[in-house]
Amino acid sequence: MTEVKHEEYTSSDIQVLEGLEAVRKRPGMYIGTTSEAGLHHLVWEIIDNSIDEALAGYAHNIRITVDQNDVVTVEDDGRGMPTEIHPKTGISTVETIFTVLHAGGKFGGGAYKVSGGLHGVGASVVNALSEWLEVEVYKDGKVHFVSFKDGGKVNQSLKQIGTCPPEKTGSLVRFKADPEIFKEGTVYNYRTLYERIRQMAFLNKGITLYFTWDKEDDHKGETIFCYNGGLKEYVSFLNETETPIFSDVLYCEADDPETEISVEVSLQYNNSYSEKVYSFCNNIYTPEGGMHLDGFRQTLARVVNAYAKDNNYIKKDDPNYAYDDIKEGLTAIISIKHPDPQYEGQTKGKLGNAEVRPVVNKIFGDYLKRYFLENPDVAKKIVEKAKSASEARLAAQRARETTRRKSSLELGNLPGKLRDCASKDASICEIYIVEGNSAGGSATMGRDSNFQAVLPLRGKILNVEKARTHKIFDNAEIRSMITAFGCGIGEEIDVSKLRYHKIVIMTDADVDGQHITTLMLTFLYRFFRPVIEGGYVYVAMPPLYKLHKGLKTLRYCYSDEELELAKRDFGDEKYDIQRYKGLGEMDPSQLWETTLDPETRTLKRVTIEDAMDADAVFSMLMGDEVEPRKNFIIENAHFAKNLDI
Ligand code: 28F
Repeated sequence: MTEVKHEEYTSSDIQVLEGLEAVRKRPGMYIGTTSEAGLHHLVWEIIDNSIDEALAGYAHNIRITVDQNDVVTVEDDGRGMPTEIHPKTGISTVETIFTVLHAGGKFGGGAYKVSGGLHGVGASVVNALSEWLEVEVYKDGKVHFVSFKDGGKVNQSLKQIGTCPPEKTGSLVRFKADPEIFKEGTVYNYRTLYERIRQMAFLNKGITLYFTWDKEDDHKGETIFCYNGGLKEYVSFLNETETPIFSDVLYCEADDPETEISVEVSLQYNNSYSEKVYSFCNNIYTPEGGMHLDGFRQTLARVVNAYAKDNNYIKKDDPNYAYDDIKEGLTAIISIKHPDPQYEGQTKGKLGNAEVRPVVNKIFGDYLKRYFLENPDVAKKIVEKAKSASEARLAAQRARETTRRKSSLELGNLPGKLRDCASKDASICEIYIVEGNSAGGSATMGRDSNFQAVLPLRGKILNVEKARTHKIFDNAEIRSMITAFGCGIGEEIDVSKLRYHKIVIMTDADVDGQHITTLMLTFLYRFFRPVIEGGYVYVAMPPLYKLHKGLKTLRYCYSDEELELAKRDFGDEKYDIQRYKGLGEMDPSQLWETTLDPETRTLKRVTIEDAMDADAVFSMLMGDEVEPRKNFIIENAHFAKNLDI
């Protein structure tokens, strides 16, 4: 090979200069923008080269310094850039790196499996957009130096400027961004640098990054970032302000030799409802996600659902949990390395490589399946969180659908069975929810229709539904109630729209009646909680006994104790005792007298605790635990025949 004289222009030198001129003419093509983001991009490019050398296993420490003149220095303790003449350019490799566009890809093929550079533009672009740039290389006990000025013109070609301890190796780059390019200024932002450097440290475990802010302001000083736990520590950091629902942070890491893709995933759940999932490719954040994120989500949903099915959280014919259910409280990082990433989307923030998805599916899926088997307590917590999210989501969806039938909440579309009252003043209006048509008939005739409405319900409202919340809204009786109340339901409830300030549950004073009351309260507790909390819900107290002498009614008794007291009051008098088996046995005037008339009736206001108790009983009866239900049925066998649970 002939020796190259650097004072003379060779044909390759001319190519080189044209190359860097192109960058200065259209900097946006290479760094996106020449505003603050573009300025910082220069720093990322240089740090990326050090990170690459660290990922190759040679560098361990990276120092970044910004001084008062916004001169940036980046130094690593890797092998040091090669100083030999590059066979293709005829100039030293280090000069080639800084003067040939895409030097990494074009000339370095195979040196690094994965390059971090944001758009892979490399050091030459930084040189092209710098007022001046200096490089030092330490190796073999020598300090090599080369410098450039005015957008990449060689100022001082490579030479040895001193010696260093023989064990010292590495590369240093120092540059000043060109104010002619960065017209908004070349002033760096501390926070931007700090956060990205910290992120680099999280994403590349074990590498120590030293960030020195050498300006006379509040930030002056050095910050050292090193996370031996990598992504695990990233997830813990993101969950620092949250309450994790289990202490372990899941983590997996593997390479796929065929595609040369490496995958790292870490995750934990907290007790919130929001999702914090961030994906990266080659250390670059992909705000629009892409194939790596799709693969992660698919896999998480698949494995959680499989576990839920295997362990009977999801019954045979029930639908799977959606990813939307599984993401609540999820904090995760997906970081992949790819030899040839393709970015797409509006801002090139989306990883397009289709082969990534199956690789993530396999690596993360195998890990997670095994983790669930080995850590059933964690699997259980995740599945249970997804289960309650799923139930809440389905309920909210039904509630929205119900509420959306806007007109149905207004007069004119009230359910046909509703016998409404004349008054529209909710504060005096009452609605009696009555079991059965015959009782409904008596109540309708016995009421004061000025302010009392009656809604008869046929049979038991929920028993066939087995507590499947998403089916609750298919139930015509329940839909009637929602519509009659007029205040919406669930998350979208507006108590100020409630059409009656007394909602009175009126059932027979027997076990079946109690059961229906339990179901009603459960339903109200789950979907109309603010209505209960507002004190708008009551239980009617129809009498159990009627005492009369001849045709004259003497007294109604509402409990056995009251009957005993009444018997004593009468002394020796002759009277008949009639026991009411149901509301249907009362004629309209009796019902008015005993249960409807505000002057004489007894109403029991339902507290939130009452409703909670009902909900607990209901859950026990309808829920997954077989044992307590069995016990309940055995204990109550004498009146369980109609319970139909
Ligand atoms: C402050 C910025 O740029 N560090 C770097 C190296 C090490 C090698 C290298 C770099 C081969 C393919 C060009 C050394 N010995 N810090 C840095 N450290 N580049 S950049 O090789 C040059 C690349 O394209 C290096 C043996 N192999 C590689």
